[in-house]
Amino acid sequence: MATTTTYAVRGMTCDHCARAVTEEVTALPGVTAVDVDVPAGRVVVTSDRPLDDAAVAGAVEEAGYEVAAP
Ligand SMILES: [Cu+2]
Repeated sequence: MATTTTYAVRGMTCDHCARAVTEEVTALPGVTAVDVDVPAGRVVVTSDRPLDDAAVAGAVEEAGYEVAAP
């Protein structure tokens, strides 16, 4: 069953940021879609299994940004 989780991500400013985050997060196991809203600082991740928040935060960091504390 698909799960959708929204993360607040700091530091994204343009389409390049969105692409970098999308690439890293898409590489996580089970992720089927990543939707980035740069102005809102929001990343919506859809996956076919429950998401590991720490893994998502790690992927976002890998791209050079930071998941804000919930
Ligand atoms: Cu950018």
